[in-house]
Amino acid sequence: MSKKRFTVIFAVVFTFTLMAVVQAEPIKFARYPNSSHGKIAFTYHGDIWIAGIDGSNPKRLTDHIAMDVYPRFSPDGKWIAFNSNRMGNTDVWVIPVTGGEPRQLTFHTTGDNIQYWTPDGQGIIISTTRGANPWFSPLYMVPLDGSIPLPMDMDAGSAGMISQDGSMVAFNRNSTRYWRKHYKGNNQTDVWVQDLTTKKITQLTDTDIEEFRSHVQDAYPMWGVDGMIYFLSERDGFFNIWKISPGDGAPVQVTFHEKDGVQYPSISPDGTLITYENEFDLWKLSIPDGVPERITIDLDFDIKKNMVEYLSSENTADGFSPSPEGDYAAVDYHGEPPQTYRA
Ligand SMILES: [Ca+2]
Ligand SMILES: [Ca+2]
Repeated sequence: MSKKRFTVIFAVVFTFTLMAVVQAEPIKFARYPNSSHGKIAFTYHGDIWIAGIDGSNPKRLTDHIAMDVYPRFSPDGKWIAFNSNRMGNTDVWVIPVTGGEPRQLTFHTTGDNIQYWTPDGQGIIISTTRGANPWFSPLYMVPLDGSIPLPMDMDAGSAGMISQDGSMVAFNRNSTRYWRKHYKGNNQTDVWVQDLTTKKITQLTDTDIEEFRSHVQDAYPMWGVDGMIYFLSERDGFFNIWKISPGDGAPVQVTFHEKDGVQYPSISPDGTLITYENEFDLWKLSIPDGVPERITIDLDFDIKKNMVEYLSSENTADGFSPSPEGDYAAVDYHGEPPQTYRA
């Protein structure tokens, strides 16, 4: 091979190698999305990240070995509340969207699970078991000023959001587990609304108790900009987004995913965009008339743990098998999946 030809081949190989190094790959398993003001926040590798709503310019917002989950934008888009177990159990923390040191807002030893900010941006609604009845606590409002969280006026609340005009709260009483598919029965959940002036509570879904055998999960109520309550329901056999009027009327199906159920939907504080997980990707849905769109997030970053672990042992291997060409050997050691060694 001539020196010139070798140089060209080397340059081509080197260029492709360099591209492989610098090109970020689309990620899977981003979780718990929420959006506001053209941005999306989500959890990835246990941290909160922020990107453009099209997935562009992803940046790590928190950087802690604990699990940081369920980001929720404040109504003005300047803050993100999130859950973290960095002090030993699930608490509420707040961080500016521009980054900085998070501030801890709850300190109770029970889990304090973020729902949404209050419309005035002065508090955060949580579900918790801190009430007198540990199985059925109401939702609580956590004031941003650090004062004592206050129970809301329902007997039980596992999820919920206050309408943008502050007049009503939509909520679930029972909790939902999306991985318990096709559940029908007394432990399914429904969407309820409470008028925050009169305190009157109304059940919106599965109201005919004689039909209890057909009742399905109706979870994560979200107030849309159109005044409708959007929620996650298994009415068509898969978890999809549905909507219902807070006044009266039948549920209407909004998304039609059939491969995988919708998981962890949340809505922007202004009620214009729902984001959720489906098929291990993040999706967005404009309210009221949008269609679901998959969000691609290209990410290259410094991971916190090594991809390769070196083990030392004084024990013998349980078994081994050489590859057909004899250049590798698979070794079964200590109940671990086979380790591969080059001969
Ligand atoms: Ca807590
Ligand atoms: Ca139901």
